[in-house]
Amino acid sequence: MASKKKDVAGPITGRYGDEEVNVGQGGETHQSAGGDRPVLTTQQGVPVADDQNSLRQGSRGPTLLEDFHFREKIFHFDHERIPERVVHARGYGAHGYFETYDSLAELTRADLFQRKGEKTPAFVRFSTVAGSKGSGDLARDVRGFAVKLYTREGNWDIVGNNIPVFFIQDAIKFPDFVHSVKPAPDRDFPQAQSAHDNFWDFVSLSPESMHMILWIMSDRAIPRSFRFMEGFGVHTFRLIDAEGKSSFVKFHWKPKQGLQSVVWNEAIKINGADPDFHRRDLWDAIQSGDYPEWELGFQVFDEAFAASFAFDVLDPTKLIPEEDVPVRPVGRLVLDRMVENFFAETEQVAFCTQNIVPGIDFSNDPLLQGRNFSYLDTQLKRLGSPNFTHIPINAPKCPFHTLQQDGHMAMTNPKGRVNYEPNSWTTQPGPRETSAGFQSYPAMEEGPKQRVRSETFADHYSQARQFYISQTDVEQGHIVAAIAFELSKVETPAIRMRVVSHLLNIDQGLAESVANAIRLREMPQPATAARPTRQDLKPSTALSILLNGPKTFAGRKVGALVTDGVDAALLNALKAALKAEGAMLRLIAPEVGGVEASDGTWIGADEKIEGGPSVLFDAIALLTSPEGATALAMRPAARDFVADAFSHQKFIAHVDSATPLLAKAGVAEHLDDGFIPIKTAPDCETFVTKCRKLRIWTRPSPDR
Ligand code: HDE
Repeated sequence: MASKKKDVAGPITGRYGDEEVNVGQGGETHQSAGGDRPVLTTQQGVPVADDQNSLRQGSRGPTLLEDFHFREKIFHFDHERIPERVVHARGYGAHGYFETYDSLAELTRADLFQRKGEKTPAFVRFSTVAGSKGSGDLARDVRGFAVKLYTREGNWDIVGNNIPVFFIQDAIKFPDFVHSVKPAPDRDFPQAQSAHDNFWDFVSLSPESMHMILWIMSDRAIPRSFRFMEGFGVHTFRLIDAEGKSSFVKFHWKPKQGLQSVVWNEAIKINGADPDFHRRDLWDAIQSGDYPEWELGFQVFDEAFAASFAFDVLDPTKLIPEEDVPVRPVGRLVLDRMVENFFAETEQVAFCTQNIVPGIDFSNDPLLQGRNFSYLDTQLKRLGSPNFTHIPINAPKCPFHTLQQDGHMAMTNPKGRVNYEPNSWTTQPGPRETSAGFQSYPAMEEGPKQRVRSETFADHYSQARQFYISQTDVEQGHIVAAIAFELSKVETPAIRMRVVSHLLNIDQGLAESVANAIRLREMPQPATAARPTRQDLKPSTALSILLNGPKTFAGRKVGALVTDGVDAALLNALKAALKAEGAMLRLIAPEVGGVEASDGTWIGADEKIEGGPSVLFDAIALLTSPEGATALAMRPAARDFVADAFSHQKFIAHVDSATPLLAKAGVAEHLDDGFIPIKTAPDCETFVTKCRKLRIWTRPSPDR
């Protein structure tokens, strides 16, 4: 039977037989409208009197088909899911704006680059590639870095990654590559991982992937968060000026926060402790007003440079070192607003590489050309209608007039009588084409129709080597450890062997280190190479993360372990020092309710020790009382808190009385420069200053 009238904020009353009971909190009825809350209605706008009980015959009889509210609600629920993206299914988006530094009219007629200070609304979606929508954020994977710029001359999508090269050279190999990395079709595992036979089988049979393999085995593939990674357009594009002159360009996004990654052992543990670690990080930063920023940079070059460069600029497995063509900053991207609804915005956003604006054009990169087909096709499948552009997140923010009409969910059909062109109706409002519209660059193309890979794409190892020799020792160690980890999950010895045969073409030391780390009993012959590896390419500083780390600890997080009796003055000093740096402090206590400080004040905690492991923080502080430290030393989570921070090479501030905990965690014998005793406010400042280095890399690592 129907429920009774409901109060605005009061309980909803329902009827169980003859008895009237409370069944939960709820909104108001149509009759009681007038408070702040709107009336619950059906999709047709009919006010709903009872949303707690379906319509049935008697109190225990069958549900009636007539119940249109029930049927509409369940029908809609049944259709809530749309196909997840085949790749990049797990993503997280935010709004912001792009601000142009100076007019770039000399390079491009793109409207957003004409005026200094021009602000263009932007939406960005970061993602992992291989995992499903519900997979963990810390998978070893490429990160998508897709930017939609709502310019005054239409939407421009830069659908990039956090790695400047890709696995394959021709789009026709994309389904094979993706199949190989995704769960195997028979067993449907492993999820969100490349550490398995199929992936390494495919890449070791595709030498073109070797450059990307080194990137993906580097710390680039386990970023600390989206805020601390670079973005790249990957392909060469064109800039076209008002006279139609073309220059080539590569796009770079450089994080103002600096680059930072985690270590692998930490990544695995973060996935368990907080699979939403990257989402939460972006959410927390933006919600607290700490807006992340990236600088857009152009690497601009001409045909002459392209002709003289050692590699083909159309080959997406190659980059152009910044030492050869410097990156020119042209503007900044600021993310300052989270979505209001994840599905409506982040899930339904439809990036398409073919969304370019006058002043930008494609190059013949065969991967880019293939993508231009794929993205539109994929959006039709995902969103179910060619009218996906009508969804607010996808619609341009400039005026638009097309003569396209109808289809599922059409919302912007042409007005008036005319829906074709040319037409002679002068009284009708239909749109007309303009010579100022998008014009493709009239590139001269000739040659036979054929299925060939250009000879200029044939060198698969030289830039892989250049990447490797550009890394610091620590980073090289991480690459070795990552490959050894992955190959240890590969069950087929022949595949492991084949991988090492490629590594031999990249760097002898790398190959030997990996061979040792997987205990390969016999070294294979180097793989047959289409081109010998160049030994003359110079290391490029821009390719290392550690050589481009931040100069500040701003935007990072310290986890402080506190117990009853915590020194309140010291805690406040630490808080102040972190605040001055622009960093955050989270308190972890034996119980989430909090602790009583030395001065009798009650301090609430953010986490209980079992729920706040140190992998969630960039550095830790142990502010325990003597009794607190002794008690915590008995709790495995507290011991792990310290032991993990130690082995993940983090800075550890500690009071004297934390010694029992340090001892039980097994680190008391190993106090190095990364341990900062704190007694006074200046000690806290010293700690924060040290933290700017992020890690103490001289400490032995679990990943090496
Ligand atoms: Fe994608 N890619 N891709 N990709 N890609 C998709 O489009 C595809 C490639 C990238 O946050 C799909 O809307 C092909 C390179 C990002 O919504 C799909 C090829 C780069 C995103 C697709 C590539 C990317 C996608 C799946 C080889 C870096 C997520 C869902 C020719 C430059 C965008 C979708 C978002 C998504 C196809 C290679 C970046 C299937 C065929 C190279 C960031 O259309």
